[in-house]
Amino acid sequence: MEDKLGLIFCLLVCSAEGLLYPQNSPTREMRSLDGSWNFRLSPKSQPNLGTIEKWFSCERDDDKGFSEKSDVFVMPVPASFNDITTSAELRDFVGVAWYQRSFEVPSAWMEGGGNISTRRVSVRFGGVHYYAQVWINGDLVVEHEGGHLPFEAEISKNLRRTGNCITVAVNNTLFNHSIPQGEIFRPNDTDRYPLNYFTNTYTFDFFNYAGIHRPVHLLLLPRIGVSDISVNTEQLTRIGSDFGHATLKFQIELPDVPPSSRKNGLRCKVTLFDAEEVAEAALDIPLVDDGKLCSGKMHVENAKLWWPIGSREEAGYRHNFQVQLLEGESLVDHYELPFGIRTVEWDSDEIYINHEPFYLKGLGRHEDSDIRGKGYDPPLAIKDHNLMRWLGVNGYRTSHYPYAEEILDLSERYGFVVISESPAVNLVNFDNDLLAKHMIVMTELIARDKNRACVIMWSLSNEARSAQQLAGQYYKELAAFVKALDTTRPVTMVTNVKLEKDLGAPYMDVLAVNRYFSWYSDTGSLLLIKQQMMNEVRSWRSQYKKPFILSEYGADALAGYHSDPPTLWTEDYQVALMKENFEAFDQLRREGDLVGEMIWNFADFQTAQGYKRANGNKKGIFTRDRKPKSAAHALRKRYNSIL
Ligand code: GCB
Repeated sequence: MEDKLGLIFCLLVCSAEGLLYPQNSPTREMRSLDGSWNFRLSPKSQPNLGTIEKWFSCERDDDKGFSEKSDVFVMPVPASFNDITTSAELRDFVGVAWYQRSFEVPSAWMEGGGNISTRRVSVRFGGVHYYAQVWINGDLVVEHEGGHLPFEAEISKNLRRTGNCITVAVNNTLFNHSIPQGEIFRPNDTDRYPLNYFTNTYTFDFFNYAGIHRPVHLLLLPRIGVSDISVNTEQLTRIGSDFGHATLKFQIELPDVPPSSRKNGLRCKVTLFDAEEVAEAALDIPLVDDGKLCSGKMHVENAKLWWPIGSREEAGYRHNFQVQLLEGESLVDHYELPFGIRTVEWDSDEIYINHEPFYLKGLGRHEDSDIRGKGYDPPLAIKDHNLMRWLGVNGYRTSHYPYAEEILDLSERYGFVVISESPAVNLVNFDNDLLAKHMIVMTELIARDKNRACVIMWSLSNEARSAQQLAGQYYKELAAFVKALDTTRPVTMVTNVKLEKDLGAPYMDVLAVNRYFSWYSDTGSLLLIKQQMMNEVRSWRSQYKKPFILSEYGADALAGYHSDPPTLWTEDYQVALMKENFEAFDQLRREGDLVGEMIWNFADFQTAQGYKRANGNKKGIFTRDRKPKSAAHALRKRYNSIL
């Protein structure tokens, strides 16, 4: 099964093309498939039952089908399925869960039988965890491995005029070679376990929520249209505090179709608009490379720049990079990409945004909440951003996987800086198969987020076992691969390994280290923090001479628990631990050894059950329902006082 996953995945989606975020435009339409779906589990002991019985067939009168069965119930999309009922079986389910719903497409979309020669209909998933198979009216149209990145499939030929049906099978099992990794625990001790008992274990510290986590869209797209856009601020000369003269380098791609299907005489019209819709620059350029792309450079004078929140009165400024594909005067395609003009640079000491040193007042987060699990939820996403604004945070890491595109849109708009992390958390066993898979994930992640001003760095992984002998070569190759894909952003890997043992750091541009002094080590001894933190950071800095971010520190606190003097698990201890860390951070920053601090975590979050976790991880400075603990006020005071 495991090997098959990788193979099928690569055959079907190794190309990261066609992932532009859906939008309505003069040439594009979209319809949401979010809402209530029918849901059914393939029994844990028979993971293939749904496939054998063809639950995807969508035949109402088929007695083996999906519809009208007593074990079918309603499931919201997007959401994790785990916490939607009171069933422990569903919460802890391992295997294949099935989703199905009917849908209609506007009759105009179906003109000329879907008008296959000029237009195509696709279905796009923002993220399904972990492994997905999708059928339209009984036909398998796409499979995708990886729970956090979008995928899309053309379905023009599979559609009916009315009464369409979509089925998604979601397998949440994690293996040795999935990213993240997991293990199947299948004991053969029949005294203690029933026959066929198994669980899926994993070492990372968050619950393996599963399901259709992000929005699902039907899209009507031009057949020969824009399949991808890459834009980057190549050069910037600052003018005053907020503006600059900039050179944007761009490339617009069209699908790679056979020469007989290509259109002659197409050209691209590229226009940059400011937020008031005033055109700032425009170019009209022919397609090159056998009609597959347009590329060029655009100069913009006095452009308003994208700045991190807190650094300027107006943060997160975005222009509209509008692309039109024209045939003579007629419009073939039209796409609008919000685009922030900014540069990122780094040297041995600092990270610079628009040539200005940047200090990260940050935090680690999770996509996590009550009921929804990891499902995208607009009110929650906006509330979280408002809380981050209240705190005075200026950035965060997408710990420990890529977040929903909609969340990144919000962050970019508000001016939050993002360290974008891959789902490679707690990796062990660094072999070539895993490396190949890791490279695919990084390719998909960069393809999705390369145009975002808010994303200033790629994090290859979190807390890999990077002291293992094979980790050195693994990270050497992975870092080189990612730097070749994107030369404009620094690369890091977040480590918790000791300086002398970590084999990945030599290949990174920025150091990011997690340290829990006085929590996981010297527990309770708050007075050791300052000394330990300063010695720790200074030794990394003197060994590597690279910018250093303290990417995690913190303590669990049960909201409402207090003690004086502070003891573990109280709000008071959490605050006291933070204050000791702050003293170290201030001194390190004064000495030029720290470019960022990130508390763990924004909010309490769910984990697998364990005796070290009290209904989840409580290191949040907010509770899981986003109520402030004392720590939130302490962090707010600090972040609002440092410039
Ligand atoms: C870490 C991990 C994070 C955990 C955290 C903790 O180092 O990166 O995923 O949740 O520690 O609280 O133990």
